[in-house]
Amino acid sequence: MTVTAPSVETLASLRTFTIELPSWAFGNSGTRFKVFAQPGVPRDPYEKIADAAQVHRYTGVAPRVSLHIPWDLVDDYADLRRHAADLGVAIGAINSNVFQDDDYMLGSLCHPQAAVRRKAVEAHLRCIEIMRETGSRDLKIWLADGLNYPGQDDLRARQDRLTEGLAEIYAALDPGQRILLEYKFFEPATYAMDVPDWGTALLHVTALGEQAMVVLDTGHHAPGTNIEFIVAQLLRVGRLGAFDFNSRFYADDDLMVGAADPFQLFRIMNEIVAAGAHAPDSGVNFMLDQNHNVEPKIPGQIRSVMNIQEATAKALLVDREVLRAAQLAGDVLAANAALMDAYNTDVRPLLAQFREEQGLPADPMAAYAASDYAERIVAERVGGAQAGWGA
Ligand code: PSV
Ligand code: MN
Ligand code: MN
Repeated sequence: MTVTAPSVETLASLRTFTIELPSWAFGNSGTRFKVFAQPGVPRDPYEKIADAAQVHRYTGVAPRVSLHIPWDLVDDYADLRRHAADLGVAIGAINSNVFQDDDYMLGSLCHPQAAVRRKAVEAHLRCIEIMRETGSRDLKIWLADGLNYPGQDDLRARQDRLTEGLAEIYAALDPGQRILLEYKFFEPATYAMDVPDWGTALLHVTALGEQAMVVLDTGHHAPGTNIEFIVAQLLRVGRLGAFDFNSRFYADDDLMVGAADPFQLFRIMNEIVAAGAHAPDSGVNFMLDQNHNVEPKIPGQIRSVMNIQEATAKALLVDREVLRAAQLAGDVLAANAALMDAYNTDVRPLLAQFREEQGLPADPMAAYAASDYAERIVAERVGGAQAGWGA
């Protein structure tokens, strides 16, 4: 054993580590078979932000909320921004949604018809205008574009159209704004997605320029993919812009991060910590992309945030000197033990102490449960349509 009783000072760099929450995690969601409505669910983006602010209130590390456009359409984004600030949070990334109109059945930026591609470009330009009003840095682009059948469209031509559309969107960015391009190897297209993997995403963002980065959604890979390798590689070339954290058993399940494979989450955060990329100036935006279909949503987000903190804390416990010495000496067992000793440490008491030192509840789950917020929103949010995934 190389791990001695860890001191809370080991977690010092966690003080500035933050996690961004998705507005859509607070709305109703479900599978393609059924959306199970939950009482008290937000009716509009204002209420989604209010719920997200609760997660920040009890964890202290979730100060931003991503919006999805048009799911989160409002008349006045400056007003929504003020509302967020009043609640102690800020609006984070703007996610473009060019997959829910009938026009987009055969794609958006890759569509064979120029008129549909134009509509998709315009939707992104509108997102950039919204970013100016919300003060957002990041435009996150995930495209549902792809093919169900071989021969359905020209694979290469679609890449060319994508290059063209992205370039026009990129040209509209202000200095300091970024495009985050998200890849996904399957779904909804069954034969070929147009941005299926990190290699394709990297090619596109490199062609665009310095203000374009790759987003890694942990649920978007084939089973067995070594995700921490991708993290290490994108960090090496300075193109890891963000995570969409979630966990999965079989498909893009969008479960609470760390619920399915906490060891994978640790391995990912180990690469992040080893590169110092958990520091706020690293440019990596740590976001959640989750849906809570069968569990309550606010505690589901609190649990997810805590799971990331635990994995990061464990990564901070890795004795890097011991690890490096073992690696250089070719001592395979000692090198592996340096990681496993940290992973197998129960960091929960240390994190409780860490939170208390910052005036936060030692147990955010218990503190939220002891509040009356859940009962209040059930009583207050009657009438009106509840916002959901896609509304
Ligand atoms: C697509 O599966 C995705 O991961 C993208 O990030 C979307 O914006 C999000 O899910 C919608 O839930
Ligand atoms: Mn995602
Ligand atoms: Mn996804």
